Amino acid sequence: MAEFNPRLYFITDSTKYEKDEFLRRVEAALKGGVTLVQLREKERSTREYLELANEVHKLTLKYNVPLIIDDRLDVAMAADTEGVHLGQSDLPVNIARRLFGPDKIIGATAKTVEQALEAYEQGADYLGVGAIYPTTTKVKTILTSTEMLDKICHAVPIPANAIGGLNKDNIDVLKGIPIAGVCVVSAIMKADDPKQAAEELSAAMQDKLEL
Ligand code: TZP
Ligand code: MG
Repeated sequence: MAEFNPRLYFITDSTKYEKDEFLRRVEAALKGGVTLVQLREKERSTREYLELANEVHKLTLKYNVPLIIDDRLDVAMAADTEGVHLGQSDLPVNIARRLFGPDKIIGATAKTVEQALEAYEQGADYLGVGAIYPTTTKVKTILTSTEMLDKICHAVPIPANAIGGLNKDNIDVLKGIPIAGVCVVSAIMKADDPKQAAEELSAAMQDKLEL
């Protein structure tokens, strides 16, 4: 059973790639040591989302890394992935927990202490907090301050990750904040060499954040 570790959390974006190239990049990221993968699809039909989830799941299983599905509990259940990530407009965490079972990974997005506490109380396993920096990955991005990230980390006993515009050269801003890890899309997805990018980000986290 793939172990849950949110340290280097890679979130995918397939929009600019042919399927083979997309899968090649996901596998390269896995070779580079990402510890958690989220399949994030906004444009696909349910059927297409499920088919891609099944393909990505084969890869993540090979590298013993849990796969999280963004937004869609139905897709996560149908593909029997290890987890689901829910935003503030998706299914509530307590309902997802009841449907998905006690052993599955449920993540939630939180931008305030209130949202963080609610997600924790409803049974979330981890939180994603951001965007810390502006990002081109998400159309509507509301920035979250590092002060708020720090407050959230101290408010809940579950791991919280920073997300949004993060890369090996700007993670210093997170120093001293008790995050469990970082979530990145572009820093790995769009890199010339996603394996090397994952390795370098991991090394920078160790160096700069002792994480
Ligand atoms: N939620 C907040 S920012 C973000 C999501 C999904 C996108 C992060 O992407 P990138 O490319 O690492 O800035
Ligand atoms: Mg989402």
